[in-house]
Amino acid sequence: MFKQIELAYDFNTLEPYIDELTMKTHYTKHHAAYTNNLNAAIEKSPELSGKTIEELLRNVDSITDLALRMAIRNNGGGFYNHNLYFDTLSLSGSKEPDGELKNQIIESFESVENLKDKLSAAAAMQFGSGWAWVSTDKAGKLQISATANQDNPLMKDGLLTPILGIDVWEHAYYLKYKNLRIDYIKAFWEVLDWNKVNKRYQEAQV
Ligand code: MN3
Repeated sequence: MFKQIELAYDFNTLEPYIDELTMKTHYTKHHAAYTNNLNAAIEKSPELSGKTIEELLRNVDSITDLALRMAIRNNGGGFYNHNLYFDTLSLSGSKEPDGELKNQIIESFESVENLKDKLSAAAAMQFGSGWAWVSTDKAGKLQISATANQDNPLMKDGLLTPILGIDVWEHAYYLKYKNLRIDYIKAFWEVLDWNKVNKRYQEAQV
C-alpha cells in the first residue's frame, strides 16, 4: 500500500510563492487520486505487489498488459513525482546546494545559477503537461531533462534517479499564476529546499 508523504508544512506555508488553495487541491485531490489509483491497480495485479515504486517505474515498459502498464506509468509516476515535489518544498530550507552536489553542479553547469537557468528553460519549454528534472546516475553525473504527463527519468533506461522536479502541469500553478508559467517557475526556486536535493543526491548513489 503506497502512501502520500506527510507534508512537513501547512497548505498556506509557501505563500505567496505557492498559494494555499493550489497546495491543498494539489495534495488532497491530484496526488491523492494518483496514489489511490496506483493502489487499486496493484491490488488487481498481485504479480506487482511487494515491489518498490522505483522498481515498478524503472521496469514499467516490461509490463505486457497495456492497460496495466498505462495505469502504473500514469498513476505510479504521479504518486512518485509528487512525493518528490512536496518533499523538496519548504520556505525555510537551504537556498543553495552544498558539498558534493554543488561541486558536481559547477563541474557540469559551471554555476548553480546556470543550472537553475537551464532547468527553468526546460520547464518553460515543456509543451503541455509535464515535468522538468535534474537527475543523477550512480556515478553522480547530473542530467537535465523534461518529460510529458507523469513520466519521469526512472522510466528512461533505469539508470537515472531524479533528485529535483518542477511540476509544470497547470494544476500546479494556474489558480494563482494563470497562463504565466514562467512566474511560477521563478517562485518555485524561492521554496525549493536544497538540503532535500542534497540528501536525494547522496541516496541515489548508494
Ligand atoms: Mn501535479
